[in-house]
Amino acid sequence: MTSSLLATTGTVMAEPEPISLDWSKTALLIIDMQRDFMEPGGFGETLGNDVSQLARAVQPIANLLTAARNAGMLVIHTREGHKPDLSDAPPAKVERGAPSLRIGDPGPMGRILIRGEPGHDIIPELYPVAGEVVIDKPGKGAFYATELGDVLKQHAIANLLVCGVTTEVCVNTTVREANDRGYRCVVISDGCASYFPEFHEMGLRMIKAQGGIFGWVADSTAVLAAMSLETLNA
Ligand code: C5J
Repeated sequence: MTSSLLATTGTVMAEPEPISLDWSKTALLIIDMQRDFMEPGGFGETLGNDVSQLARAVQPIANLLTAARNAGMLVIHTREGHKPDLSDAPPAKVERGAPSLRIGDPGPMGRILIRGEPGHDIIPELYPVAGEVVIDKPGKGAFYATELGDVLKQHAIANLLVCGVTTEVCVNTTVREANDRGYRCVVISDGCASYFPEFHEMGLRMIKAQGGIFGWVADSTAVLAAMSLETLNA
């Protein structure tokens, strides 16, 4: 696959219906593939979750990331987390529930969900390379209190290929925010995961229901096939 892809339009066999994408107006948006969610000892596990449930999303995302990099597509990574002084962490978030460690507490990968700590960083398999955008977000949605909207406007992006974790929390919140801002979101079914497989399924169904009320859903191979086909035809 080469950068000539960006001069073409492709059709992804998505649900609820195929979607035609101008690749030059399409970005890959990878949500919160951070050690704090993916690895033992991080934020996700402190909440009582089985983090091994999320591992299945890594390889499909890696495959898309390679294709996007080869094509010269805009790649955006997000990270959920807070400033060391917690000034951007609402007490309602920090005090909620009964986790084994709270946001800001010291843990095996540094302070839980704090910017700059090892646990806050993106997993090595999907680590950003030079030129890729990294958006630090304090909330679940990637538009809230971030520069994401400005970045997308600067690059004239209209379509987002969205993957990451977790399906029903940060992926869904971001897709809903993006949908309200007029972006076409294609959510990558095997490139998202949840600690709760049933929430993953429902999270995807909620996006594509009612004629695609929040967006489209396709697996990574469908997107890669559309990208490869366009490259062959170019
Ligand atoms: C959560 C996220 N689950 N990235 N964050 O708290 O989905």
